[in-house]
This record gives sequence, C-alpha cells and structure tokens, in this order.
Amino acid sequence: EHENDLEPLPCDKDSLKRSIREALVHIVGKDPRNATSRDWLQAVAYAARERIIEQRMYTKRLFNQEQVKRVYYLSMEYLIGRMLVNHLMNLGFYDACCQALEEMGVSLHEIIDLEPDAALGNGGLGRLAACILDSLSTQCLPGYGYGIRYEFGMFHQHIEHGEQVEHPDNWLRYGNPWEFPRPEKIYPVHFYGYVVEHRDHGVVRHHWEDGEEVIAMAYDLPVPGYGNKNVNNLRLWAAKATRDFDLDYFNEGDYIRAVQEKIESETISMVLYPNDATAVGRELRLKQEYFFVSASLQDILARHIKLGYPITDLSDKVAIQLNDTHPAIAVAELMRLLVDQHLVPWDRAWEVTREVFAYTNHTLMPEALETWPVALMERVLPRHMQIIFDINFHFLNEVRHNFPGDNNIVRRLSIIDEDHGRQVRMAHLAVVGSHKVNGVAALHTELLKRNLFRDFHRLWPDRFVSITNGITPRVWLNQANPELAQRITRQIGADWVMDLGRLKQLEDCLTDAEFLKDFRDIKRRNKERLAAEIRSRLGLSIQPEALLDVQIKRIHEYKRQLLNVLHIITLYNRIRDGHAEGQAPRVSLFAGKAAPSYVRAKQIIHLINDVADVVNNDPVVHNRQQVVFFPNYEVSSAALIIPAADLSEQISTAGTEASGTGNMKLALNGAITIGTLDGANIEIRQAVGEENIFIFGLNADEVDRLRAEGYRPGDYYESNPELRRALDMIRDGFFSPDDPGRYRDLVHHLLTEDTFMVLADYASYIQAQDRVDALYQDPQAWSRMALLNTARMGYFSIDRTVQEYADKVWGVQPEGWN
Ligand code: DL6
Repeated sequence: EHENDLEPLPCDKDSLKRSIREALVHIVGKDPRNATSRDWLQAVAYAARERIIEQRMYTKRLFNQEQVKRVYYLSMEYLIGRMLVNHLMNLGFYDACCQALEEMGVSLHEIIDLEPDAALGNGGLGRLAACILDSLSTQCLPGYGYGIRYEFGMFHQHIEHGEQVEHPDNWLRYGNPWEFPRPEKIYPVHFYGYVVEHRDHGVVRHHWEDGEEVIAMAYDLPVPGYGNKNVNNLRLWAAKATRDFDLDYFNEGDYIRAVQEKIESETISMVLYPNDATAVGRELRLKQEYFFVSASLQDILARHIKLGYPITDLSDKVAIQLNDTHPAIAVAELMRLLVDQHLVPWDRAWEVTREVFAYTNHTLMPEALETWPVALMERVLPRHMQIIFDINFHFLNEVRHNFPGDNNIVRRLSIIDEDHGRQVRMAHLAVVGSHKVNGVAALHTELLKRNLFRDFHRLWPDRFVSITNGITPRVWLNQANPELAQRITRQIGADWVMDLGRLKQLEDCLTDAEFLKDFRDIKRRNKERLAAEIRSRLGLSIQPEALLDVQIKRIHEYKRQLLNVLHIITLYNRIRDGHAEGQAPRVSLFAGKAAPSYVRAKQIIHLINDVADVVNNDPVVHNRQQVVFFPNYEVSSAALIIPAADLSEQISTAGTEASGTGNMKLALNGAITIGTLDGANIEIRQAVGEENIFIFGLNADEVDRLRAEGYRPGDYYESNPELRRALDMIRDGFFSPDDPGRYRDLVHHLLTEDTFMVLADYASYIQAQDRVDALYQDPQAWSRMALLNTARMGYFSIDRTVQEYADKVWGVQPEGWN
C-alpha cells in the first residue's frame, strides 16, 4: 500500500476552471482580460499537466513497489504531433475542459491549432514509436521511451514556385508546457580520446581517457494512457556543455573562444537529420546516436542499481528495444558499462546483453543500412571499436564452428565489412547483440530472412520473428475523426477504443440505411473541413463531391508518386479528348516531404505542382479533375486529411515498403486502398477480403524475376500509347513551359532504368483505377465497401502489436489500475 500523500486534484469543470485561471496568472503571467489565445493554450496545458504528473508519480511508485520488469524503447525519433487533445481525452476530461474554457469565454477548438507539432521524427519509424508509447501506457505496461530533445525538429516545408523550400522548425520557441526539465538528471557522455590497459589481479582492464565530455540532461514528457491512471515517461536528452565558459580563454580575454566549446557540445542535440531512408555517414550523426544511447543506458543501470537489483540480473528487470539500427551502438556501450565499469566478466556480460536487447528492422532499402568507417569509429569511440572487434572475434568463432571451412559466410556475416574500405555494419551488430530480431510486416520479415539476413537466419532461425505494425485507435480514429468515432460509439458502445476488434460489429450495419447514410455524411463533412483548410492555405476550392484520392507519405521513388502522376495525366488526356464521359470527378491530393538532399524526390514535388498548375487552370477540365499538393505534411495535417479520404494510394514497388502505417490509418477511416502486394497491404487484403481492396501490379517475386531477366522499361513505353503520351508530355515540357527541359532527365531515367518499375505496373494500375472509378459511381456500393474496411481493421491496432512484443520479445506484464 502506498501512503496517500499525493492528494489527487479534482477534474470537474469548476476545478479545471480554477486551475486554468491560476496557471494563466501565476505561470504564464498574463491577465485573463488581455491574455492571447496562445496564453490560454499554455494555461490549459499547465492545468492538465498538474493532473498528469501526479498520476505519473503513482505509476512510478507502483512499478517500484511491484518490482516490475520494464521495457525501454530506444529511438532517435518520436513523431508525436500535438499533445493537448490527446492528453485531455486520455485523461477523460476533454468535455469538462471545453466547458470550463467556454465559461471563461475561450473556445478550445480555436486554441488547439496553435500548438506546434512535436515533429521529432521523419515519418513511419518515428510515428510508430509514438503509437507504441500510447499503447504501452494504455495497456498499463511499464514502458519508457528514450530519445533526443532536438531543438529543431523536422523542417517546415514551404512550396515556392512549385518547389520545396525548407525552413527550420523552431518548435520550442514558446516553450513546451508538457516537459519537465530535470537539471539534476545528468550524465557525462565521452567522445574521442584513447584507451589505456592495465592489469588488475591478472585481469586486463581498460580505461578510456582524455577526449571530450558532453553532459546529457533529461527532459521528461509524461505519456498518459487512455482510460486509466497509468502514466509512463518519455525521457529526451539535451546536450549541455560540461562548463559554460572555458576560463582559460576567458581570462586571456578571448570571450568568443571561451563560449565556442559550449556551442559545439550543444549542437549534438540541435537538429533532427531529415532523411528517412538514407544513412547519413556524418560524424555529428554518430555522436547523436552515441550521445542518447549512452545517457539512456547509464540512466537504466542507475535505476536498476538504485532499486537494489544485482547488475547481473539486468535482463530479469530490463528489456531494451532498438528502433532500427540508429541506437545499435548500445550493444557495445552496455558491454563497456558492464565490463569496464561494473567489472562483470566478459562472457556473463555478453549473456546479459543479448538477453536484454531486441532489434526491429524498418527497411530493406540498401541505402538505409547504417555503416560507420572503422577509422571514424576508432577516433570518436575508441573503446567501443575495441569492444566491437572483440564481439566480432567471438561471433566469428561461432560462425566457423557452425559452417566449418566456409570462409565466404564468415566474410558475409562479419560485423566488419572488409570489402568497402572497412566499415562497421550496424545491422550486424544489432542482430548479433539481440535475442530477437523482428520485421514489421509478414512479407517484410520473410524478405529479411530470405535476403538481407539470410545467413543470420541460417545460423539462428529462432531469433527472427514477425510483428506487424499497428496504429493507435485513440489518435487515428477517436481524436482525428470525432464525428465518426461518436457515431460508432452510439452504434456499438465505446469499447472499440481499447479493443479495436469490436469494430467487427459494424458489419451488421451494412444493410442499415440510416447508419450508411450517416457514415457517408460524416465523410462528406470531413471533406468540407479539409476543403476549407485547402482554400485558406492554397486559395484553391476543391469539390467535396469528388472522389478524394490521397497519397500522403514521404516523397520517395520507391513509393512511386510518379505512378500516381502518370495516372493523373492519363485522366487529364482522356477528359481533354472527350473520352471521359461519366468519369467521377476526382481530386488527387499529395502531401509529403522530400529529404533536402534527395534531388529526384524534390523534382517529383516540382512535377506534381507543375501538373497541378496545368490541370487546375484548364477550363476544359473545369472541376472534373483537380490536383493538390498539401504543403508541410505533419501529424496534425494527417489527422485532417485521413478522415476525408476516399481512396488510399499504397502503390510502392512490391518488396520495398516494409509495412506502411498510413495504409492502416486510411482504411480505418473508411478509405479504400488501391495498392500493390507490398508491406502490410497484403495483410490488409487478408483482413478486408480481396473484393474490398484494389490490388494491382507485380508481386515481390515477379519483381525479382523481371529484374533477373533484364527489365526493359522502353518496351512498355513503346507498346502503350496512353503511357507514351503521358511521358512525352512530361519530357517535352507540356507541364513546364517556362523550362521545357526540366524533366528530360527524369523521363530518361524512367525509359532506361526505372529502378522501381513504374512503367511495368502502369497498365495494371490504370485498370485498377478504372475499377475504382466505376465503383465510385455507385455510392451505396462504395460506402458499403468503405464501411467494411473500417469494420475489419481490428488487427491493425497498435495494442495487438505491443502485446506481441510484450509476449514474444520483452516478457513484460501489465501492472496497475485498469
Ligand atoms: O515500421 C514503421 C515504418 C514502416 O511502416 C515503413 O514501411 C518504413 O518505410 C518505415 N521506415 C522508415 C525509415 N527507416 N529506417 N531506417 O521510416 O518504418
């Protein structure tokens, strides 16, 4: 029993009113008579966090008292988005808060949009991390996130003359009311220097000396669960200089040099790298990775010891998930802490390490596989390089033992790649140092086993598991689509929010004319809401009765926004030729960011905007077709677009998209998928039934076969007149009259290489789109299919995903108030 010395604050309307007013005056320092909307936003957040932090304290006490095993999620990225509505809804006082504000003359709806998105991530990987945190708290699992408190998150995308321009994301400008700085929670993180050896009772010990030290300081973001009192924690590290001023320089009168060291140390947590699919081999990136890993592991060990557990029992109380290879240096760091600092013998330390870690792979793209030059690693992290060599030595002995005489497999499996100028393969380090490795969808895991990790799979078949991604129903239906959520609740009760499988009961509504009408009307109103935003941002009026066809995700060649563009041009030509009578009007909406250094992706954005310009201004087309590039895609824009969508474009080349999660969010909100047999699309097809999804194109095996036979994109161009015409128009400057040669290289690439087989899938994509069009003409049939998609998304709840991790990988149990 805990002592009841934490008096819970009441959450009724009047108490909230008092708290908000108090926060406004005493924390924000504003007079209610002239407070701005942003001041009110801050005040509400403070009132909410007072209540959250108490529950956090209870949760922590309970976990300590029950001696639970904890799982720690190590991720370089958390794409959280806005927190106010999420927190109010999870805590259960959204309505009370709304009323409290109303009585003070403030509209909650108006202040919500002022909150900046916490965009500490690039895309799928970071958003998955945010969904997992929500689920851990909601399911009362002791789970903590660790990451970096970037001063600048994902850049803001502006579109100027059709092109992406990046602006810094100064998200902390007005402060962050959700975070608790912990100036006392600091750890030193060491870089550079050298290692000295000495003997201690016959045992060789290593000392890492000299070099630089940076301080990692903790900032805590409480993560409240939905419908319970459980509050977990996301701890983000900020880099601080060890000393604010170098007094030597200061005394010599060189004031600028004196602060230089401070500035350089603090750049470590300054900015998120905006690449989602290319490994950035820069020293600063390696330092970021090590910085947050080292601080997190020091913190985890300190907690373990403080709770009185023996260090060698670490894996009884601690599981650590590596979110891709970005934190993989943790394997070497934990060995260093155990062996060098806690004097655990190597073999025992290695057992503990492998029992503690598990690794999730999120991509098969070869350019995303992280490697670090041995020379760089030796310079920045000299002790870790030695440890990696030692791990590799023991590991390769095991390989030789299992495959006697096979030197090739030794070379292929080695953590050190000797063929490309000596590189540390971080994925190999992660696999070797983990007891479980998982892919994020069934096909993805199969391909990992068959290709990337084939030899590892031969060596350790049981180490590989598949855990299909999921999404949180709290954010992606309950908050993003409140009208639909309420209508569903009216029909089947509210349990679906925690148990998404219950949506299955909506299948009974397939013949319920009233429900179907409501379902359609809600979609329509969501479109109107989106249309208003598009009008205000872009000055473009879109037709709410048109089929809203959306492709919202990072811009990448493998995701094939170009295939979508080719279909748009084909439709446009059909309209102009008078061959599109009876076609449903269609709005094609794109949103997504390109990595700033990814030239071709930026060109694709330019092309989309050029095509939009022509189509939207052609009087012949007049509202039968429109193209929108919605700028600065982020979590809050996803929450606006997804509930409005009719058609969900999931059209990556089969075998390239690890899972996708946008596909799940869209289907949950009643958009029908047009997609390839890639990633989780395959499981979505299984769940909704093949008659309720538009599948087209080559499957992964066919892609491989075609590539092996020698793919000739030019053949498709020659034999398909509609395709040829569309490509010719792009190449010859039809969409870029100001610069007719703008897309010559792009088209040349498609005609000669076409790495992602856009041309091979074109014909089958167009046929699938024609079927989409035919179905849309029958509103009843369309909404029945859309409803079936919503009803059958239960499997894709992140709660199922997290349960699988808890059972198959972490061995953690729920604990707390349910
Ligand atoms: O697992 C989450 C998400 C998948 O759904 C996407 O299919 C995949 O592209 C994405 N990967 C990344 C980049 N990965 N790395 N490294 O975001 O992960």
